[in-house]
This record gives sequence, structure tokens and C-alpha cells, in this order.
Amino acid sequence: MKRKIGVVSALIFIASLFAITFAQNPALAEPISLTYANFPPAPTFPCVQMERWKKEVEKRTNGAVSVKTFPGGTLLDAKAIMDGVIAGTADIGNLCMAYQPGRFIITNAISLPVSFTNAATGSLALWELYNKYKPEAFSQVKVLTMFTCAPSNLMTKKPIRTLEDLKGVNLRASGGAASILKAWGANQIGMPQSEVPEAMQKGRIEGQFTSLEVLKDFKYAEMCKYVTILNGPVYAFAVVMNMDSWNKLPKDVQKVMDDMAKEQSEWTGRYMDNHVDESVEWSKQNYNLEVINLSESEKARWDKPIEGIISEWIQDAKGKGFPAEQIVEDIKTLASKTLK
Ligand code: DTR
Repeated sequence: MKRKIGVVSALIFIASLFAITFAQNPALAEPISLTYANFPPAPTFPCVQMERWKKEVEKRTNGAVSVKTFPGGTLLDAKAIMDGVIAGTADIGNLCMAYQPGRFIITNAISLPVSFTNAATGSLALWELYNKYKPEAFSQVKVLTMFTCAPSNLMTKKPIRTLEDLKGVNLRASGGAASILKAWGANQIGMPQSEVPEAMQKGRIEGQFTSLEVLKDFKYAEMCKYVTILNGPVYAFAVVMNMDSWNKLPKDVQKVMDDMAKEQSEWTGRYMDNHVDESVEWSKQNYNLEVINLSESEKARWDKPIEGIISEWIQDAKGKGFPAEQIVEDIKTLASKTLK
């Protein structure tokens, strides 16, 4: 009898030791598994930042969280990310706001022609803007971070040296960049970046207005041998999480993610800025890319047709009940705080 009691006590002791060890070290327990949907292919910057976030979260939670990433639209495609995350098809998703015009009015205003000079500045500005206004458009999700791509420039199959060269040419852009292309007289065609390779190959478009890292990441430099420097708008991105998935996370895991939000925004902006430079060099070396810089007088001709875009946006956004003038003021101030 005594022996029996001894064995039972020993077993209880061992079981409690296990319980304490697991509670103190969640890495030994089954990790919380989260899915993360992304729309473009793995080598592109939205997916590079996704892999960096996954690695850091797994490390900083000591393996308590495991993130399964789905690049290339394998879980949700470009226009389905937000609703897919709200519905819980993915726990997390990365979306480009320009692909759903009219849905993310405040944050997408970052694409107005206010001259951001790099993605690091654009990304932190967007993050501040989001935090100041906490727009209704994101009320159904937890926002994990936001960032922008670098300023848009033209990449084209034929050289664009004057405003006249652009007239009637089929060029792709979305969101704020799209209204600028239209004002310049191009034949603007909208589609997510993930659909551009096919449109470019089939000749449906002759080029596009976007950040230049795609010359290398999508190998557009093979087809687009010309870049015209215009320092156009940045595009806004958000990484969002399903609200129930967020609420289920332990507080210390939530803290790891919250603490990473601003850091991830800046990391992505800086990665993007460096990668644009690499991509242009690579395209010059491998495909003889020509970079066209407009003269001051030619550039002034391009600035004229887009002068009214900001005031038109203000009119429109005001009509929808947004504090439009203040938003533009804020964006201009943020854009002037250029990060080096
Ligand atoms: N400029 C936007 C966003 C963008 C820039 N680089 C990439 C790479 C992959 C996906 C989207 C983007 C655009 O062209 O859609």
C-alpha cells in the first residue's frame, strides 16, 4: 500500500513538473498557428516584409507562434484580402489599398501628389496618419502595420521624353497614381500588380507607373527598357488580422506584435528604398535600361495638369464627411519630415 502511494505521488509530481514547464515555456507546447495571405509572388517586397515579420514574431515569442505564409495569391488574391481576413479565410493578410478605390479614403490619401521622396518617409507617415484618424474602414480588423512602396516612376517599352509621348499610350496604374496618369493624357488601365506581367507580355499595356524595384523583382526590365523619372505617388499597404484570431492571442503575444508595428513599417520602407537602387543598377547592367530625367521646363509642363488633383480630392472627401483639409495638411507636414 505504501509503495502504491509512493508511485502515485511520484507520478503526480512528474505531471506537475511538466505542467509548470509548459506554462513557463510556451515553446514546448503546441504553437499557435496563424495563416498569412499575400497577393504578389514571393520575391517581391510585400512578401519579403511578410517573411521578415514571420521570422521576428516566431523568434520574439520563443516559438509560441508559428506563421504559415501564402505568397502569390495562393490563399487570397489581391482584391479579396480585406474581406477574406474579415471572414477568417486567412488570419492575416497584406493588402494594397489602391486596388479597391473608395474603400480606404483617409489612408489612401497618402497617394495624393505631395512629393514623398522615399518609402521610409512614406511608410512612417502612413502609420502616423492611420494612428491619428483610426479610420472606420479598418474597424473590423486588427491593423498590424502599414507601409508604402517608393515613389512611382514610369517604366515603358518606348521612351517617354515629353508629355506628348505619353498621349493615348496604354499604361497601367491604380489609385492615386491612376488619376495622375489620366490627367497627363495617357490611356490609364487599372489592375493589381499581380496581373501586370500577363498584360505586359500580351501587349495590353505598354508600361506602368509604379515603384522601380519591380524592374528586377518581376523582370519587367526585359520588356521595359526606359524609365522616366517623375517622383510620383507612393501606394499604401496594410497588414491586417482577423479580429477573433487577434482576440484569442495571449496578451504577451499581442504585445510582441504591437511593439513590432512601427518598426516593421520603417524596416519595409528602408528595404524598399535600397532595393529600388539595386533594381535600377541591375536593369542597367543586364538590359541596358535608359533612365530619362526631364529638364526643368519639361517637368513644369507635367506639373500643370495635376495641380487640381488635391483640391478635387478635398471636395470629394469633404462631401463624404471626412475632415479632408486637415488630412491633406497632415500628409504635407509628414511628407516634409524626410527620413534619410
Ligand atoms: N505600386 C503599387 C504597389 C507595388 C509596388 N511594388 C509592388 C510589388 C508587388 C506588388 C505590389 C507592388 C502597384 O504597382 O500596384
